[in-house]
Amino acid sequence: MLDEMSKSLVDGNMPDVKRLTEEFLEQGVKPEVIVNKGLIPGMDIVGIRFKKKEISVPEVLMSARAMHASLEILKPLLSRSDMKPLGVIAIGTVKGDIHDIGKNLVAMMLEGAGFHVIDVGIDVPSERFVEIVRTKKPDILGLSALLNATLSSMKDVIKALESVRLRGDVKVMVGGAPVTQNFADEIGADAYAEDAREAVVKAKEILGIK
Ligand code: B12
Repeated sequence: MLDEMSKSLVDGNMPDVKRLTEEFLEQGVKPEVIVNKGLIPGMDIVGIRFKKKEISVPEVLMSARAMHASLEILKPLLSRSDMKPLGVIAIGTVKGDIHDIGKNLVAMMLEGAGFHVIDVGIDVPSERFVEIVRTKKPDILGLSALLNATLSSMKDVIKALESVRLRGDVKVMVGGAPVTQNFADEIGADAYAEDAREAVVKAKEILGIK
């Protein structure tokens, strides 16, 4: 049945994903099982197909929308159950850049994996990221960039954190199509992930979560 959910998610069939979420809950399936065995495997397939260019952005969006609909039902139950958030992650697209599809996918996968996610939005100036780190004290700051021209904004955020002595208080994880591990090392980020699934793995890794 959970395979059926993954399949509906891959098809971007929001009504079916919602219906199955409700049916599973009625049958007593734990919300975290629905996330880990239904939603995440489904989004994995979506990620792989997108990479192989078998599907395009609108299809990815349909699947992401279906996943979101299910998470909307599950979120209150996940936070009420014995699942303490694994950590707090603030994530945003850097200044000059309005692409947010990838960022939203990463945010959803992290939420699904049990992190509390603060979405800082798009075209976010360094000062705003600094303010978020100061006031919300996230464990990780996630930065997304899709344009070559906005890669430098990632460096600006790290510099801005350093200049107000907050760099040591937060781990910085970067991603987006033009971002590479080399670039992440060059600007002094703590982690880089190629896609949403790897983002979850890296987030756990830098926080020392097994
Ligand atoms: C959709 C899209 C748009 C939409 C964005 C809608 C939205 N709400 O996001 C619109 C039409 C608005 C748009 C505008 C522009 N776009 Co555009 N766009 C794209 C497109 C087609 C898809 C991007 C996308 O969503 N991919 C799907 C997601 C799932 O993949 P992803 O973003 O890479 O994210 C994954 C990973 O990178 C990673 N990841 C992403 N963020 C993060 C963050 C963290 C912390 C981590 C760990 C991981 C991570 O995980 C994600 C999930 O697996 C790409 C081309 C392409 N096929 O990639 C061009 C593209 C990115 N755009 C491009 C350009 C040039 C523009 C414009 C400048 C066009 C123009 N002349 O106006 C404007 C920019 C405006 C601005 N200031 O930002 C170029 C960029 C070239 C470059 N490298 O500099 C591209 C590559 C197209 C091209 N071939 O020329 N665009």
